[in-house]
Amino acid sequence: MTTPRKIIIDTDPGQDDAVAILLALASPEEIEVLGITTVAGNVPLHLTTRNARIVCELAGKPDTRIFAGCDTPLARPLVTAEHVHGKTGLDGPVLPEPTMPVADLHAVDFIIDTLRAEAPGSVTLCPLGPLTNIATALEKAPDIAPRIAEIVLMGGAYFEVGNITPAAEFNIYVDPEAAKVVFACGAPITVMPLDVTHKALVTKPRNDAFRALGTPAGHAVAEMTDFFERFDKEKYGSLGAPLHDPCVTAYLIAPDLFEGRHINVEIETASDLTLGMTVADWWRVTGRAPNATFMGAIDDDGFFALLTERLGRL
Ligand SMILES: [Ca+2]
Repeated sequence: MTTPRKIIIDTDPGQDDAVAILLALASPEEIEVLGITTVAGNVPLHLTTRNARIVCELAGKPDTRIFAGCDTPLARPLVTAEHVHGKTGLDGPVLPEPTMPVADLHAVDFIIDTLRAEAPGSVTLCPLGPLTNIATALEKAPDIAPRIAEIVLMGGAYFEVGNITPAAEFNIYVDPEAAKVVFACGAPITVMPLDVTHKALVTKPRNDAFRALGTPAGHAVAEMTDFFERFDKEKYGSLGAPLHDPCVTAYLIAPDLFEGRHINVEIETASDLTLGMTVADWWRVTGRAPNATFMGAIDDDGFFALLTERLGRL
């Protein structure tokens, strides 16, 4: 029996964040969620915090600790994505207003305190939104960087390039200065870019399998993916909507589902045209030191089998 990995989920729910959180909370053998920190991203902070609470209650885990974080990127006004996720960020299913509390500590301080209190190399950070909270923690407390076991994040792209601009993926684009801090921090980083998540498509049979679970969580996930699929199908003309953020929590449970390369990744922060681009040295042409494992492939059938099985436990 292995010891579960201690993680902090840093998130801006978001339907796909919701699925990532549900997968983590359904997998106590592999994952111990120390807390969930919220950040502004897909929608403003008060909504991402509300949505995180809704998701924990949906999972039957109202004792999960939730900490509200930064409401604005480090150096820029917030860009949101209601055009994808709807006005609430969690449009689709009808879910009750949450009653569970938000902890009385800023997310950044929770991240710092936790990394200082737990054994070095025992806490994994799982950012699913803009990297504002993580970068702020690293800047406020540089001593935490060598204590981080791993940062497993959803963000960026190489072959798929961008989704919010022609050159940039949303999470990195919203706070490129924060991403630059994180990618330079020296901790081991694993990246789930669009190159992977665009292969994790919720086809109709996969969505039917969620609904067929016959549970509140299964039903809610089916309704969420139905909702954002409308946007994504129109945009990409693909077989279904990509399920971005659950790739992070699936990796913690079954890393063999993913393949990538340990390469150098730098963040563009100066150019108007390519702001927020993840300049990933996939072909190793620069000689710059590797700082991240950048994933490129996923066993999508294995991923959806895992996700459906775990959602069925909730
Ligand atoms: Ca997200």
